[in-house]
Amino acid sequence: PQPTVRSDKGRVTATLPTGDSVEVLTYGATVISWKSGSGQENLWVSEAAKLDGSKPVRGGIPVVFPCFGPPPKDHATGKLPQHGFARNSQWEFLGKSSSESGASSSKADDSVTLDFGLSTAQLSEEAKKAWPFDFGLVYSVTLGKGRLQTMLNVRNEGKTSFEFQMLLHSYFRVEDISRTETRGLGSVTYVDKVLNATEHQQTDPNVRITGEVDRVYKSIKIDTTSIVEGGQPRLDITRDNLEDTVLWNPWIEKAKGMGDFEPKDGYKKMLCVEVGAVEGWQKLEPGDTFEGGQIVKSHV
Ligand code: TA6
Repeated sequence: PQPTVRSDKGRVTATLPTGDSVEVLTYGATVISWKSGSGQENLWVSEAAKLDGSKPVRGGIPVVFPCFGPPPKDHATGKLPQHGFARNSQWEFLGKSSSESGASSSKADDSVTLDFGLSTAQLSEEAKKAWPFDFGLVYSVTLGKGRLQTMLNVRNEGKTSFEFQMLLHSYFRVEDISRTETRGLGSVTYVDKVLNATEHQQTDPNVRITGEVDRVYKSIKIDTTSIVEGGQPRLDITRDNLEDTVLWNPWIEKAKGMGDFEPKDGYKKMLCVEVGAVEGWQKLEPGDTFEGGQIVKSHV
């Protein structure tokens, strides 16, 4: 049997013969569900998340481009909203490509790739005015057995170079944050946005979340960051051509402060591990492309 793909009213879903499934909104090309063959949901989406395009989705995997966080006022992205325009633009579903695995296409490790496109022509007038550069994005979402790969390809279609940041703002689901550890960040330098953006070094190889955490780990040597629950491996997040990873949990007060964050104690069931290129800027010359993304493996 082959993977099945359905596209209807701005939602694209793919299911493998193994039961693994993924659901993507063309709004923001936001992955809002990724289930392993066991039926286990691996992403967290707020019960109050807007899925109608009225605001970026609170959960799943929002695509952050061309700037991460509030853009510097003196930068070309300075007039864009926090985290840029990609996550709140209407992308186009470009279709699927099934990578036949080897000779026999019936092998259970068949995967399916869903491609989404966003270019200057599809931007709102205000976004075009705020960031007047010709670009093309192709976001490829590949569903495999126990695996989700999401890659962003950025192309400079214009005549002048531009600078950008990119990040995949993944909200991963955990059973209980108090039994969760994040590994692979040992001795990495990070900027702690809860401590006035001061720079620190990660001493403990296992990061536990016991309060609000908002850290930008930079130039990480080990390419995989793992979420471990109750001592058991849960999710392995491997960066592809990206060097930074943001760790974020809003905890009690910040969860209370977000109108679209429900239930309010949902911070106990989620952890953002966000791979990106957010330290400084990537410069892209006319005609050049940049590609970066993540391969996430689920152990459940
Ligand atoms: O990725 C962490 C972060 O930059 C936090 O500082 C917080 O602002 C979070 O993103 C959510 O941002 P949003 O614009 O989606 O509310």
